[in-house]
Amino acid sequence: MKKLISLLLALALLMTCAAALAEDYYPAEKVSYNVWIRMRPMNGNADDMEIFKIMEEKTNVHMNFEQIPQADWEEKILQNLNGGVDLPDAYYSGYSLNSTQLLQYANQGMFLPLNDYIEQYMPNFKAKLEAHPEVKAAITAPDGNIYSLPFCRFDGLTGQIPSNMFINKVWLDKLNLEVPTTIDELETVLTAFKENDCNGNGDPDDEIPMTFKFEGSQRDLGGLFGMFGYADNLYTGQHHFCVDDGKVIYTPTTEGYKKACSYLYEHFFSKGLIDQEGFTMDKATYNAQNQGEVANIGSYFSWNIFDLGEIHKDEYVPMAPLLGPDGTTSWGYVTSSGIETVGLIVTKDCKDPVNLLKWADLTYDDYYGMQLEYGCIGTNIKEAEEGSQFQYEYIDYPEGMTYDEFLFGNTYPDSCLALFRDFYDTVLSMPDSAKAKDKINSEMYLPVATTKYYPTLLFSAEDNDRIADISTDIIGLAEEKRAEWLARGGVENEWEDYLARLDAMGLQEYIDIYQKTYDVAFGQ
Ligand SMILES: [Ca+2]
Repeated sequence: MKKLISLLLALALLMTCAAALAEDYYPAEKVSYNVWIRMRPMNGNADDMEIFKIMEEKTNVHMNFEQIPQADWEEKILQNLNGGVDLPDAYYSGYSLNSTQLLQYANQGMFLPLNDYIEQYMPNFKAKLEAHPEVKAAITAPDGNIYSLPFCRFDGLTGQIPSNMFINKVWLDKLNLEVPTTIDELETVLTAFKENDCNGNGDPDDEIPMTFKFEGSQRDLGGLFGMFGYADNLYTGQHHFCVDDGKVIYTPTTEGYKKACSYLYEHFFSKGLIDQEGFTMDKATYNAQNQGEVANIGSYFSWNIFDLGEIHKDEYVPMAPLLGPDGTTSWGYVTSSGIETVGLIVTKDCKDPVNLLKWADLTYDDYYGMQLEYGCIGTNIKEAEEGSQFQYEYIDYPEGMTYDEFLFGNTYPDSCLALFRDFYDTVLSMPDSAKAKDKINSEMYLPVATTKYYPTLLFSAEDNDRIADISTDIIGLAEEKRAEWLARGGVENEWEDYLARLDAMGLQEYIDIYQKTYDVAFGQ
């Protein structure tokens, strides 16, 4: 019944939008715009893409694309903006500029504020913003203006809880042990992993009980800090920041953080139960460390079970967040996952942006957004069989072709569009790999995901400058000490001195900027 209701709601929404458009909504004569488009290596030729032909036919708006290879994109767009003349009508791509650059050039008057256009000419996008205030918060600058159209792909819980833990079930069975549920049980299990020839190759010393990658986002062990207070946020841009009941918290100065460093050193790192190599490994080395004839990893942190390779993935099962020494736990979640702030930007040289924005608005209609992201109907996707919970399904890609080749020649994924959970529940299913992660997250992680990571927000240009000035030293010290205390202990002796040093570096101002920006975005 719930599914039927959400389907009806989705249909009602589509019909409302369609009904709002008068017959002469799109221009009678063809209108063209000069648009720079960023091309990744797997992209086909934009002029040949089926999706853009479909959109042109519907809107009577032609995109005269200047196709710029991804490798040259940043240099060219910055050169163009710094010159300030002969700008195209728009820059178009899922990652055209970072948010600091966006506001820096917006401040110089290079981009048009889009608020009024959205209100008047973008009914689909406007409806998305009304239904998803977190998107509106993420794309609204502190001056109240919106300078870019975003790319949002929120396929449920996959991105919301990026980090999961996995453990070797074959080794557990061999040792007659269960998947640990508490930190004590984890210590027992990892000790057994260390002491035994679990992989049976005759060498009792090649087993790594637990691996992680320091500062490796979802590969970091920051989730374990949740057993002592807040899970540690290792995501770029919101480094260590979380929000508790509207209050911004910088976790590296909390008591729980101190306890986590102390406990993990004493019970795990000092005993060789978590791999010291984790502090220096790069991502490629991390992902490649379980590729031998027999598995050598007992447990690990990652996005997906197969991130450490396909060879031994069937030996592993997901492990839920563990209860800490005092019987509590927390895991981190990203409140604004799947939002890429900068998609399409309209420049000051665009004489009449109305039809350009009507074209862009079509991408926020799920029927077109779906085809932009997952391929065109009849080519990459088709109507689902009767009785399916979905309206569409994927077409198998031809033998000898990769999924990317099949998709990226016809369409332009990761650009302006906004697909949310209701879409993936009723219109087109999420891909299989996402489904597996979604299941782990909803069943095992969501119930204890109480640490709310700081959301994606736009900081003013002045605040960005201040953050750049202060944060390097603060992040540097916090990371240096986190590594040192986990690897070699000593947090108790150094804690007070560390807090004083952070204060002297301007920690309070740093936190205040994050708090102020959060309050403005969420109207507190
Ligand atoms: Ca062995």
